[in-house]
Amino acid sequence: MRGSLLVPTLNEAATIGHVLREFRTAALAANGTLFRDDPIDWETLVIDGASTDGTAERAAAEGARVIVERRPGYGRAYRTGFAEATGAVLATLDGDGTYPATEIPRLVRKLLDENLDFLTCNRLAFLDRRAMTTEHRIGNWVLNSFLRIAFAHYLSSSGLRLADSQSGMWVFRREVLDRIHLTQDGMPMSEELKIEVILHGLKAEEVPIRYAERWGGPPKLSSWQDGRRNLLFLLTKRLELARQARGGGYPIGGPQEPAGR
Ligand SMILES: Nc1nc2c(ncn2[C@@H]2O[C@H](COP(=O)(O)OP(=O)(O)OP(=O)(O)O)[C@@H](O)[C@H]2O)c(=O)[nH]1
Ligand SMILES: [Mg+2]
Repeated sequence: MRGSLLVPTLNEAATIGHVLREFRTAALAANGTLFRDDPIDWETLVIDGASTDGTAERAAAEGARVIVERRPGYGRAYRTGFAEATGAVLATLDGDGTYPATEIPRLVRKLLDENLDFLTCNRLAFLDRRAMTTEHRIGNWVLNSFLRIAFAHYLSSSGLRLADSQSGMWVFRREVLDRIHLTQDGMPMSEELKIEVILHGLKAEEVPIRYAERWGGPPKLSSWQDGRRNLLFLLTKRLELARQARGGGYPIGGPQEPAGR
């Protein structure tokens, strides 16, 4: 089976080599154990936003295929990468060393064994306080609470208990991309992806992971600016769903708005 690891980067030279090596070691080991019967042939795509600190060169030196995406945005980088990925299973994480790359094989095994479509990781389960600033934590709490309330009907129909709407580590089957529709170029793409998975009735689960402090390059996320954008996206998406429900329902084949709302 073929797998694709996708990593968006913007000036992550300090950590990208470590992330890719950690993943490669775990993936090779798992091919002799978890995937002994059908080893995974991994490709690694690093979608680089024209970093100026040598990130692309470091990633290429680790054997990654580097795609330069000059158009700004985390979501833009992923959407470009998704179009290039050839794996039957896709896995994602940040290039800043905060997510546990070593967990990916175990998550792929779970996806296949449990016949799931999509796995998202919960960073908040065992959160070390140093891994997130207070502003980030407050932002996450507001966004998660808003999503849980505004999308309660859709979440309960899907059965997904989504505690961390902003997590950037996912493992999923490539067919998911044929079912959903992504529009966001910035950070809101992360929540858009999960909402689309829920709306289209895909089989999804959230898995707790360890999440570490960023120890390399500068953060790109602005708690207030990105927080506001993420909240605005959730609000717009929810209003759009309500409007579509009034005009005949959304999505095709997915859960419907309850009558009377
Ligand atoms: N190609 C590309 N990558 C980006 C862009 N913005 C962020 N990234 C990368 O996307 C990943 C997520 O961004 P982060 O800044 O780590 O966002 P975050 O994890 O929410 O915030 P931190 O807690 O500070 O790590 C990192 O690997 C970034 O380098 C962009 O505009 N283009
Ligand atoms: Mg990060």
